[in-house]
Amino acid sequence: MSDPQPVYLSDYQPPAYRVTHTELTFDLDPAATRVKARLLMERHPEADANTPLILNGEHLKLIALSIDATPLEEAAYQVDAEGLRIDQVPERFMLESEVEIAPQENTALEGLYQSNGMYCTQCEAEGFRRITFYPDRPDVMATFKVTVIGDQQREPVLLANGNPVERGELDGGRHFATWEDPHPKPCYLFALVAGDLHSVEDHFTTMSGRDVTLQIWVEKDNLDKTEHAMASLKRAMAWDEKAYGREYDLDLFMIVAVNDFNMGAMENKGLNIFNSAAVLTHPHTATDAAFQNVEGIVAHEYFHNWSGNRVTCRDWFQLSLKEGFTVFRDQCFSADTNSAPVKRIQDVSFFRTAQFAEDAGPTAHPIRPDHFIEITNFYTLTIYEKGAEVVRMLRNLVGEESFRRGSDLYFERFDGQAVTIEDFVSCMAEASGEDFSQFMRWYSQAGTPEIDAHGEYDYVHAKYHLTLRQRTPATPGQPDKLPLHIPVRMGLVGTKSGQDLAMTLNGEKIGKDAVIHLRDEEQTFVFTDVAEAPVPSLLREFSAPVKLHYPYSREDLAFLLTHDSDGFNRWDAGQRLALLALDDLIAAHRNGVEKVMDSRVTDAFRVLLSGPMNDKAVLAEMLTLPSEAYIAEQQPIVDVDAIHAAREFVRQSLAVALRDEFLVIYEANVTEEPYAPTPEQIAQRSLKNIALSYLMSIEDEQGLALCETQFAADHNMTDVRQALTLLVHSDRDDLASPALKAFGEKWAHDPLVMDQWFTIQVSRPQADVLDRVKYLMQHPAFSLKNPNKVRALIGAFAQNRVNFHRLDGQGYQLLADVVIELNRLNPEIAARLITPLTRWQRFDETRQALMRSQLERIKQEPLSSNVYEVVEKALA
Ligand code: 0A1
Ligand code: ZN
Repeated sequence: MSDPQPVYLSDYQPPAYRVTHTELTFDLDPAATRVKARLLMERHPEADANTPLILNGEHLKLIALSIDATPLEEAAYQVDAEGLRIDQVPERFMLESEVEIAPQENTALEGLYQSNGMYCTQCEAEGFRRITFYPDRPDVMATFKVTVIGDQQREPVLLANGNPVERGELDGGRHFATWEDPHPKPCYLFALVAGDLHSVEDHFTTMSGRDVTLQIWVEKDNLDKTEHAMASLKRAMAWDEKAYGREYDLDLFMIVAVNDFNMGAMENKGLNIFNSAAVLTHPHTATDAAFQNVEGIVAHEYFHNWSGNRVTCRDWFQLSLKEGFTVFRDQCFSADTNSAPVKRIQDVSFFRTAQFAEDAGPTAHPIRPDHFIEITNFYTLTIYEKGAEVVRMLRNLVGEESFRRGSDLYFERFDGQAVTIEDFVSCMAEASGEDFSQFMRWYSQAGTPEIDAHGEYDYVHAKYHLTLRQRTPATPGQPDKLPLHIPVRMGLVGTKSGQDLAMTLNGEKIGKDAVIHLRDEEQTFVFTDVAEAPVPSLLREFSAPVKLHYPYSREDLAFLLTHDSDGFNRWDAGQRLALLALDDLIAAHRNGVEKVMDSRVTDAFRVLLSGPMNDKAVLAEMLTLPSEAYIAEQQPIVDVDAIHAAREFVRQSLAVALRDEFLVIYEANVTEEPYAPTPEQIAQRSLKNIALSYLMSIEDEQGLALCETQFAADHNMTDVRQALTLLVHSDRDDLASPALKAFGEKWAHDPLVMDQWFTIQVSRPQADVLDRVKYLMQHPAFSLKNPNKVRALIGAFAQNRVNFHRLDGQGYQLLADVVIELNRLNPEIAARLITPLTRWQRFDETRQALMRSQLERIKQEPLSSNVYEVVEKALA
């Protein structure tokens, strides 16, 4: 077998044959489902009459094949592992085929598969080719008519995209339902669901007064967990009308929850399929974070109806066209619905930890890659989150009004088409008159740009010189980078007044908060009439996805922490201050020197705790120390033990110094109100629970008592999970074990809660974790075939930095063992799971060797193209 080969963006050719209308009939059976396809096809006007018809198809058993009702002779076509080729076809024709597939054997969860006995599909990106022979590419768009035949008892509910048009009974206890989707769509948006499902129904009246029926389909036991998703859906529908003028376009919108799903959810036209973790919530089973996650994902999938479905991607290299834009849209929606500053802080905090790491590693790729082996490996933080940051920069560059005009233009001009990233950006250019030619480099250059900033105040002339120098480090395949157009939102905070100073740049008054444009490798900005010495507040609200280095003193940071008018940068100043202190402590730990707490950090926290509590949500974020993963990002070589020890030392020092303050905060934020996922309640719980975590870091007696009470009170999952986590992560196994046991028994029937039970145990810092992982892998609630379980147990363990990176290499070995097994069962999940091992360059030589040897071991196996691509890059 030859190695899998990449496809290149530069090789793009429009399809030689397109499908205008697709009719499918599914006769469902776990081992032998029959799929009949009738495709109305036509040749591209510019294609040669001798162009063969090539259709994708994998794992299909061909039963029958005809053109215009005449069966094809065997010599007229060829079938191989990748598809079907017919040498001669007419200009217009009807192709009919029948194939057999085995959903019950499909552990990859792409195409038609079974989850808990029910049938469902996942076709993005290239799963439809596992259902029938078809031009499986997003620029082929057809209307669909689908008939599903199933067993009346086992599959009372038969769903597909669009509107229901007919249903009826058949012989032998079978029945059928026929669905029609009038909107032409690429096959990756096809969906089918069949099973014993129950629905909750609601309605939405669109801005033009049409009534849309909304249904959420779940297993019977989960009917009480749909309320929040439904409310989120209605909010999202209203928001898209208001913010983008986009109305829903069918009479029915359905969401289905399935337990086995590779990703979060999927935007299939009119029939979104969700990982149950991304839709089901109940105060007793889901945390605040889960509630917010569900709201965001429901909105994301709904927003795809325009950004993705009505206007789709020409090819998979353009994936960020729909994903970057849609993530940006869901971020704005969540910001409007909840605490906007906290949403931004959390998004950026995650981005700087995980996307920066991806962009600095061996799998780094541009937002629009120019080649790939396996497209499912490119559903990444770069395509999604960095793509969203780039759309955000565009919006900030053109302003809100032009952005809206640009998006209106985009949706109008390209409705019903499959387009490119240029098409999107050109609408923004047209609507604003801006020139984005340099800006386009954001789409083609990988790697995180770094800005070295330097400022100087000239007392004599009342001028402030700000010099910005940019560079983007080399990434695989891209040794040299060109300067980017980087919008830097900033202010100058006067050190005397503590206020933003009015800024004059090149004789022009630009206000107290403005965007300056860095386009060259190095630029100096001279601000005049600067009345007092300022501290610059740079990259406000994280105005560009870059690393900013400025030689702030700790005094500067403490000043910004209390005086910056930008909430995001106030938070960031606190993070930077903590990072400086952590740096010293990491060094002390490595050198075996006694650790001393930086009193400036303690003082800053004291100021925060004694100030007005008007924004509890932001305060909770400010009190949260940078994660071990983010601290690691700042280190030249990651020393997991020193980082853990340093961070624990800071936590404990703060807890000792501010114990009384934390106790007061805790008590002040306990509430007996019934649970609601409102911003106010969430803020209170976050603040209370962060206070509790400090108290528990020193195993304070009173803190322990509060923790036990909170667990026993069983008020809501946010509080219960936090209490259980703190107990399990403490050294008080005498308290933790019974709590863990009680929790595990109480929730044995609920897979989503058991996922949390797994995660809590395998993320504790104690050294017994590896054994626990092995033990829990045998637990009846665990299964390698269920992606949520794999993520909850194995994925979470690989995030447990001190334990995964054990010096005996056993953590790496365990991960590699699982990857090897999953490579056969579910290549997509296997490839994702390898990620932590691909970051080997960041560690000391001993760990590097251990990590590499596991990658080498994986490489010896017969690999799926997914795992092959990642391992190849990691070892290159
Ligand atoms: N388009 C979906 C993500 C998605 C991608 C691939 C999947 O299976 C291979 C599933 C879902 C989204 O952005 O939500
Ligand atoms: Zn998406």
